[in-house]
Amino acid sequence: MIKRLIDALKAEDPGEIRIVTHDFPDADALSSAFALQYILQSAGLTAEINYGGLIDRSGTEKLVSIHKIPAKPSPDGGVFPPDDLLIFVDCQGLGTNVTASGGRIFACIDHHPTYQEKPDYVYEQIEQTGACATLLTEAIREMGLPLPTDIATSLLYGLQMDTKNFTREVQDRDIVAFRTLHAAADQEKLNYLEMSKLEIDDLKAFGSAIEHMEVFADVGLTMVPFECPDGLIGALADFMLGLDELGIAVVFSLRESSIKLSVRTILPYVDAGEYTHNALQGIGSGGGHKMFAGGFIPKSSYEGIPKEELMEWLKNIFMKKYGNYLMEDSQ
Ligand SMILES: [Mn+2]
Repeated sequence: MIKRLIDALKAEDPGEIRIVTHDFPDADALSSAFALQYILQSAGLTAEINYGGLIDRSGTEKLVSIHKIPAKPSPDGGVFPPDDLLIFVDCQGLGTNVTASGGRIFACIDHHPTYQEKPDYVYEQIEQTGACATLLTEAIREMGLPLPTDIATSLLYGLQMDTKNFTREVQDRDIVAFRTLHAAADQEKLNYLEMSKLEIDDLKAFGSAIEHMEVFADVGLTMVPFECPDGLIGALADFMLGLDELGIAVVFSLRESSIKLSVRTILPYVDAGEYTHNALQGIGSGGGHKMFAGGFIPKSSYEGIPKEELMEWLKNIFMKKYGNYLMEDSQ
């Protein structure tokens, strides 16, 4: 399949080929982009890896530095020259988590469900695996390419992170990919990355999340009243879901001009992506996978609500939507 992408790229005369990840890229996004760059390079094509925002987690930063992943912030704030071909990896063109305009939306390799309008890709591979890294592992095999240690280690770390060490959204294909990657990866480096996921500063956010936590039935909600990186909000939600009493964890982070949020669930009748998407209908945007999702509410949606009432407002929105699930489930 990836061969079709290569053929399609070779038929073009592009300005630049850009591999674009979601904003604030995580390990899965960067390792997948790194692997795709390697595949294209092996076919004689040069591509640059670009992202919006910044790399904001220590584990991800280390992943990039020890493997020298040549990822760069998108030029001109994500406004690409018209001749550039954009390949979206671990995200989708027109997605709300991607800052990219201009250029030509050319291809997409992703494992998220599609919520927004789908652009007309020349090449499209959107399949719901545990990680995008699995799709790229399969692509390397399909091309019959050797699997370099740095690529294997990166992809395996991405796969581990996205599946929460193979406990979340895992498909058979992820296990097959694991076997391939495990044989070629550097275990020492993986251990090092595994041990570098938190920074001392992150503990402030954990403290605040615990302090502000409210529990209703089996739903835990909390708000961190200061800016947190995306990945950290997710880590907080993972941490909360570890509580025996909770089936759903929702974490809000109050930023300068928006609220970012993460949702986690282990309840079979609640799809986190759908739940988040529905709850934010009309006030923001969100979506994701069955067990984990994220979202965003712009300030314009809560302007006028005093800061101390925000949590109550958010709680009502999310508990009301949760109530709908309970009603449907009992019918
Ligand atoms: Mn991913």
